[in-house]
Amino acid sequence: MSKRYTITAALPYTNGPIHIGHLAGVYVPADIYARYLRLTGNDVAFICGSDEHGVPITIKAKKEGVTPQDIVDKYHAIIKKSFEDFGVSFDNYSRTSAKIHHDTAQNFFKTLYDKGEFIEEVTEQLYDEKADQFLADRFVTGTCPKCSNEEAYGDQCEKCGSSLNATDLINPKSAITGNVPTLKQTKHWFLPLDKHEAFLKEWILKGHKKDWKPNVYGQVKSWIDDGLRPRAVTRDLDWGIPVPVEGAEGKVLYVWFDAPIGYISATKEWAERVGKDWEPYWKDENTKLVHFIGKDNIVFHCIIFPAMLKAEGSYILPDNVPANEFLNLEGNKLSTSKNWAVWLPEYLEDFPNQQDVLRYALTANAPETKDNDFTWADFQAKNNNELVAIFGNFINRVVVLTDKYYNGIVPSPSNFTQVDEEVLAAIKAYPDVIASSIERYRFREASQELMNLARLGNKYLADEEPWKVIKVDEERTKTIMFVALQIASALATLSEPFLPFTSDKLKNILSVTSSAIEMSWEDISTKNVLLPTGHQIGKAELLFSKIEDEAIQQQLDKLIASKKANEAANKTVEPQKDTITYDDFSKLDIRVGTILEAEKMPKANKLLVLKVDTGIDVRTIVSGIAESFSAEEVIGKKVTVLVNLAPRALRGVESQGMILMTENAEGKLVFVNPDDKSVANGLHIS
Ligand code: B3M
Ligand code: ZN
Repeated sequence: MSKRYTITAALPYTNGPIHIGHLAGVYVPADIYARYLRLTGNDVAFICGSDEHGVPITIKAKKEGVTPQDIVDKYHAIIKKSFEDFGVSFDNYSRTSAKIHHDTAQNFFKTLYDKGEFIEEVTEQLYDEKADQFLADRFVTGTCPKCSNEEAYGDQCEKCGSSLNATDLINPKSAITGNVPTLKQTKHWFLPLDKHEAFLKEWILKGHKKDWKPNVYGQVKSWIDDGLRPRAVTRDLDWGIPVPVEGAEGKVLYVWFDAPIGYISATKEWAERVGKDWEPYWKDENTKLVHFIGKDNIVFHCIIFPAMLKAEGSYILPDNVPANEFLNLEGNKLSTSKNWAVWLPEYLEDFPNQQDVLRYALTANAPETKDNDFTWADFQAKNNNELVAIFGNFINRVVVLTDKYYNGIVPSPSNFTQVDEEVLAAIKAYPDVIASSIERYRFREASQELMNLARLGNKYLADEEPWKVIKVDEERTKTIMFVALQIASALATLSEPFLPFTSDKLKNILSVTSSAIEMSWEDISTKNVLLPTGHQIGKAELLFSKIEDEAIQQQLDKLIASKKANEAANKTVEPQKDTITYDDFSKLDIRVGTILEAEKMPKANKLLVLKVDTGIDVRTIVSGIAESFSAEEVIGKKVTVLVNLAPRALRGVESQGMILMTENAEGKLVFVNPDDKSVANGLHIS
């Protein structure tokens, strides 16, 4: 029986591209869920959009010397396109700078204001005298009073997920000037969460929320048990949605007040576009509302937004919030600021038409119950050992053999053996097996059940060996190929939520794109024949291609290089050493020299043994540059040499002087040459 679902995916901040952490945590699971629900005949509104207000945007704009609008316009377009290219099937991807959202958020605020749901209060807030502005959210960092994380923000601690008031921070520091903030009086409107404590306890703790994931239920329970406090829902900022009441000049809605309302405004925008009424998707008790988010957004989606909806009074509440944990990358935390990430636009460029490989790798290793690690080696293994060797190999064999034996026409089976019957029965069971995992938000498990169906096909063919049986028993071979083709048809339908691009390709190969023969999810378990005798399938084409080691090494090299470039770009210039006299300087005898010979120092990764013509003499100098240069590369190079450094023995070789070096943006050593643009000012010459 068809149901109505409103599925929301966290609105990404438009201060950078989407990366694999966002995809694994939020967007791939949400898309699997939405596609599955559509496939099983439900009425789905799958909603998302760009989160364009908030301090991260203004910080990025200041850093790039442009306006916040420039930033959001740039990244909204990049994010929207990358989602489309990756096959995330939103019904609407909107943006919170859109007028429909400003109107919706202001009306929502005004409704609560007129109902007296806010506390209006003048309080002391953190203020940066030097920057002449109040410090809220990411404009201030400090130590979290809950978990002692020293990089907590003014509104939230990403480590323990706590929602904070900036004045809660221990040792706060302005993220603008580094100054210690002062306190200054200012008026704000507060949502009294404490007033909603009883409702939240009833709704979540006593209510039917036992089917919420333990990591979500546990976090929410601990906040409620700790006691809820009023939260400011307005800010002294110039970028955001103006507060629509008297006496609020210069104030905007707190981004976490306006952003969740973005789900509602995006639904309105979509409904207007497709000629539907938006209200049932947000106000009909029979609608199932599900929020897909990362774990750092739990408090906003399970406590603050439900309290807002409850206070407004006409909205439904989320049925589930299946928040995922975090994804790490090659053993380190994903970091936008450190550029330690795999960015979706870059992935799409480096691996054209391989969206499903990343979808599958991220789903099969999704951080559903604990933080997990993405490695390029695992990505390669998931592709080569599963998608290519199992799924792709099975399909290719079925299609090639059907084409070879029967010109691509589905043969007529004769008597089914017990094994055939068991396989045909197993096919019928898979829709419910996969559905059961998806409906419990266990997408990893569901993806493995899908792969098990491909394994079943692979094993069936390997056991039945039609390529041998064809020589002795034509009828038996027809039956084997008929059964194998039924498995292929089931895979075409059941893979669509996980591997939408592959599903499309496979439907074209099997020529099942017409409604007459395209199987619905339910058909797989109810129909005895999915691909009928006499049906003409198409030609074979590879669904997946092997990913070679070189392609993986390129990604690893790129990661290391971008990390080094980031470190160099953010390298703090060490303070100047103590002043010396001219006499001190004149003791240094620095000459220009030429490297005449060079060879690696045996068993020493970093050392080259050089013969250097200093103009005075030709001498041996041992230099630690072997990780940046090969011996051949440096022969003939002009270098700067400190010639009167006391000789010293290095690994048994006496070194008589020093070649002066510095390093470039990639952290590679370079010879001192002021014209080299890649060398940043302030780096030591040593
Ligand atoms: N923009 C995502 C984040 O915290 C945040 C989600 C809003 S969903 C209403 O990175
Ligand atoms: Zn904390």
